[in-house]
Amino acid sequence: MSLSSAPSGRDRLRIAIQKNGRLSDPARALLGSCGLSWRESPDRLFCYGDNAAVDLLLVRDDDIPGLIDSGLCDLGIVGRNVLAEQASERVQDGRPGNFREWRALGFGGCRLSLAIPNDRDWQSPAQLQGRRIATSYPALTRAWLQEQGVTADVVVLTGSVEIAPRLGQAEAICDLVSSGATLAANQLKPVCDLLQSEAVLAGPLVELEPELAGTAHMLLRRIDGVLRIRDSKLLMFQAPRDAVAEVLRLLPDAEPPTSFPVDGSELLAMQALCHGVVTWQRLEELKRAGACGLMVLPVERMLA
Ligand code: PRT
Ligand code: ZN
Repeated sequence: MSLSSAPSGRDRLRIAIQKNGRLSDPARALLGSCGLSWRESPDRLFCYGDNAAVDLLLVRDDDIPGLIDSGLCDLGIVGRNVLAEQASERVQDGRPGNFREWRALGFGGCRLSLAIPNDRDWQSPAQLQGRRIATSYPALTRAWLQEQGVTADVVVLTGSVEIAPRLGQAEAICDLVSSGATLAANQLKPVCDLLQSEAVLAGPLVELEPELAGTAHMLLRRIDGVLRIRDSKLLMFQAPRDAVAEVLRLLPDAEPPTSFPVDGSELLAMQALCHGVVTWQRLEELKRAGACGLMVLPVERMLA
């Protein structure tokens, strides 16, 4: 018997995304690619799903884990960093949250890194003993310090963490880094990564109640389809049987191809979904290996 969520009294799935911020547009684009659309509300906080029983809630990213935990929302799109911080915070408080990562979504990539001033040497976490670390991620920072067996002061800041060492508030910081430009502008260098992050689809720990689970699984299947074909192309070509092995050796990023004989010819017609970039150079190598009639086609939708 699988555990399922407490009844919500709803029969429409609710998914929370960031209202304004880095993840808002890509989250909407992903759900749009899954064929969902919404009637915008005047306050732009709650959008009623037009063509499926999936409504959208537009909120601050930090509220998303709590909304899932309380059952007010079923799913959410949020940075792994936010989800992991709030999960760690609840564990440290002895009341684990009812939410977890369901899928990594491949956008909003960044890492939670420990950084120190450029003019300091870095040997190991042990040198943080008795020092101060400024961060907006206190639970993850404390958990990491504990793993390292280091006791340090965690100074909690909600913004402008990078400036803390210059203000004399801390000797190190722990913050999100993507390009590294903000650290460099503040004469800081990353020395250790605590977490690799990206946007994730979050949902409850347990199975959703049956009224909502069907819609959630439909959405998951579509998300999986969209993720699978992102940056993928369908490669179609023909090749003599004895060249097939060499041609496939040149396609390590392709899914197992489909092949069928060409009427009145010794050739096989083949098609394969390629997950890497199919450049002109690759096409020329395939041709030299014996393939002909090469065509690269965009893939719009896929349902496994
Ligand atoms: O208003 P709300 O609370 O909803 O938004 P927010 O201000 O808390 O979040 P937002 O929109 O800034 O970020 C949302 C999510 O985007 C984060 O939780 C991460 O999962 C992800 N993300 C990806 C980032 C970055 N990259 C990022 N670079 N979030 C923040 N940054 C910041 C970082 O904090 C630092 O100040 O950008 C700066 C570093 O960037 P680089 O490129 O200079 O290294
Ligand atoms: Zn936030």
